This record gives sequence, C-alpha cells and structure tokens, in this order.
Amino acid sequence: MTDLILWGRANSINVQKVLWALVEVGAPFERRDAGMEFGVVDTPEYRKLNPNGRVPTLVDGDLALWESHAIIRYLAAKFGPASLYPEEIGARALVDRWMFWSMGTMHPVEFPLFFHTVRLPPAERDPAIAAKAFVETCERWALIDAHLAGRDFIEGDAFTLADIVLGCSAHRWRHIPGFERPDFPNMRAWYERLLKRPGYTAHVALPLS
Ligand SMILES: N[C@@H](CCC(=O)N[C@@H](CS)C(=O)NCC(=O)O)C(=O)O
Repeated sequence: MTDLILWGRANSINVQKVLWALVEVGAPFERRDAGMEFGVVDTPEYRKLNPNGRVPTLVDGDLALWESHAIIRYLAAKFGPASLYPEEIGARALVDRWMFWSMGTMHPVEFPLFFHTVRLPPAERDPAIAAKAFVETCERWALIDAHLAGRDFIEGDAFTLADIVLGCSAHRWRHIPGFERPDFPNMRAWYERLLKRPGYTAHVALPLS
C-alpha cells in the first residue's frame, strides 16, 4: 500500500489537525515540509495538487485533497473508527456543526490573536488587535465551556472530529502569552483528557511557534 503523503509545515494548525487525525486512524503517512519558510507552495507542481498554494494537501494515490476539514473527514471515512465521524445522520450533523463553527466563528478571531502575539515578528505585532481578539476568543471558549458541562468530549461520550478541530484551537489559546485567561473548568478538564491522546501530544500540544 502506498503511504499517504501529507504536504505542510508541522507548525500550521490546519496541518496539525490532519497529523492528529492520521494518528487517530492509524494510517501510515509521510509528511513533507511546505509553506512559509519552506516554500514549495508556489511551484507549478504543488499548484497542480492545490491551486490555493496553501497547506495542508493530502495525496492518496491519484487523489489530491485540500481543506483540512475535508481531509480529516476523508481519513475518518476511509480508515475509521466509525465513532470518529458517526454515520447516523443526526450524530454526524452535530459533529459537522462544530467543524463549520470552528472555521467560521472561532478561526476568524483566533487567527489575529495568534498572529499578533506569536507568529508575526515582534515589530509587526499590534497589541490592540491582539487584545480585541483575545476578548472575542474568550466569548467563544465560554460557549464551549458551557457546552462541555456533563460531557467528556464535544459531542458526548465519544471522541470525534469535532474534538480534533477544537482541540487544536484549545492548545493554542491556552498557551498564548501575555493574557490572563478566565478559568473554564469544563474546558480545562476536556483539554486534560485530550492530553492523554498520543496524536495530540505528538503533533499539537507543543510549544507555539
Ligand atoms: N481552510 C484551509 C486553510 C489553509 C491555510 O490557510 N493554511 C495556512 C496554514 S494554517 C497556509 O497555508 N498558510 C500559508 C503558508 O503556510 O505558506 C484549510 O483548512 O486547509
């Protein structure tokens, strides 16, 4: 069997989602650096795989797939376990809503927070942008904290793709420097549960860079 090839630098949050999912599904893969300081993404060869010139891209034989959430759904469907992305349509829709929420509601505020505290060179960081984004991320984590009351994972007893996409955001948020975070006890307990998963500690729960 040809191993899967994952293109993307290891410190990209969207690459990390795929790396973690690959560990959860137990599929062999090879990761190749691309993006930011590694370049590659503007080459004609890479643009044939992913015309966006972004990472991640997963190559599985003749299939080249981009968009991290499409990729992890593909991995769950192909390799299982079924609990990762439930087949029952209601249960699946509950996971889907968090995957859309993660991209459409959390990402637009976590992105400026991360860039203006960690990713941009210090001279280019704007503390006012970071401060506003921090408040907005707190509002969103408060919602997650309330939702997690009485639940081990985002959608109940079983670990799903919703935990992967939000778990990647949670690690970043909990380690952004320079802010005093509210204590969200349900969110903290869930984060500690995620830290028991080898894919999380290997690929996501790492120093921010
Ligand atoms: N919605 C896309 C976003 C892809 C994206 O913007 N990736 C970022 C990294 S998280 C990227 O390619 N940045 C430019 C680079 O690394 O060169 C996904 O989830 O895959």
